[in-house]
Amino acid sequence: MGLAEKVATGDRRAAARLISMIEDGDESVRTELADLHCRGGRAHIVGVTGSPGAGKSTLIHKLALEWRRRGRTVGIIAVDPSSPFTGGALLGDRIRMQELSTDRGVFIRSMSSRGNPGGVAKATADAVRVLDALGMDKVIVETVGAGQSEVAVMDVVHTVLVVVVPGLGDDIQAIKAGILEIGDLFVINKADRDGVEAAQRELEMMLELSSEKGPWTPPIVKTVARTGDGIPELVGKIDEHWEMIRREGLLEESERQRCRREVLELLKHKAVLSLLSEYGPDEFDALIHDVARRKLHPHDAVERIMGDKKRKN
Ligand SMILES: Nc1nc2c(ncn2[C@@H]2O[C@H](COP(=O)(O)OP(=O)(O)OP(=O)(O)O)[C@@H](O)[C@H]2O)c(=O)[nH]1
Ligand SMILES: [Mg+2]
Repeated sequence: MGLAEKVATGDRRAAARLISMIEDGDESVRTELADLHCRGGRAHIVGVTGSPGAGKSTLIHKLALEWRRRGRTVGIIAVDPSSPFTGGALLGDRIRMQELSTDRGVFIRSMSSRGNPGGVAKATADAVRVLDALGMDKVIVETVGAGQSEVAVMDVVHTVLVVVVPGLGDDIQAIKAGILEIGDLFVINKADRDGVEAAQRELEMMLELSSEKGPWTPPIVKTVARTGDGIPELVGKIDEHWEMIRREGLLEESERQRCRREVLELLKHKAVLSLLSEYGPDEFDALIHDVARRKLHPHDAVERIMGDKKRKN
């Protein structure tokens, strides 16, 4: 039995192995992944993003507990682009997640982009496929909402939660840099702290400015992840978003958009590799050198690489 087939029967060890191979950028999983892709498409994929220390992991832990109470199975992928791979969850997360770790209705995994040339978004999309095929009803993906690659990770999910904390200032700035647009729900976590009302007003204002009126108005939910305050309400809103997507017939369109982005990303990646395959690193460096010395415009450098490729073909 192939790994994909095993995953589909609920084999957790097979799932863990497949994810490790994905993480390593192992090309031999391609057929397994194709198999998984055809079997999948059932899970609701939820992305959780926000600045470092906003309480994302704590929140996800509580979300998972609440969904379990409601009879749902939950997969969790913590994407950790900076820290080296440790073979499982980071220590803090591991302790926090212990409560869930004996529950067979939960599958937790951390991932790093190290070793995967296609980048973290591609690896995450494939890991999501594994947990989807494993039969998880909800698959939660955690990333730090800082850079381009984290925003790209959020491209693979159905519902995006943006977590902010009171006393924002900086946080709001971070949100402005592209994350506001992708948020389907906004969470003010650490609502036990001062400044919750101010944070809420500021968020409301920004959402008002940016919103296009569609079938969904992103709600703002206040939580204290540490104690679990606000978690049932948040779960309710997340499930509502999922229901809305399906009710409004948006799921198909959302799938198409996600697939289009994924195919384009893969194509870009492959195209660059293919174009550069006959270009030695020295040759490439020489070209860059000419651009840096202002002998050549970057555009002309690209034309040259593409021209050389055609000639060689
Ligand atoms: N006061 C308060 N502290 C919280 C709350 N939620 C989480 N924390 C604390 O905030 C700290 C960071 O929590 P994490 O859940 O690790 O935050 P994170 O966003 O996952 O952090 P990174 O993954 O490192 O970006 C921990 O010490 C938590 O106990 C909350 O609602 N109130
Ligand atoms: Mg975390």
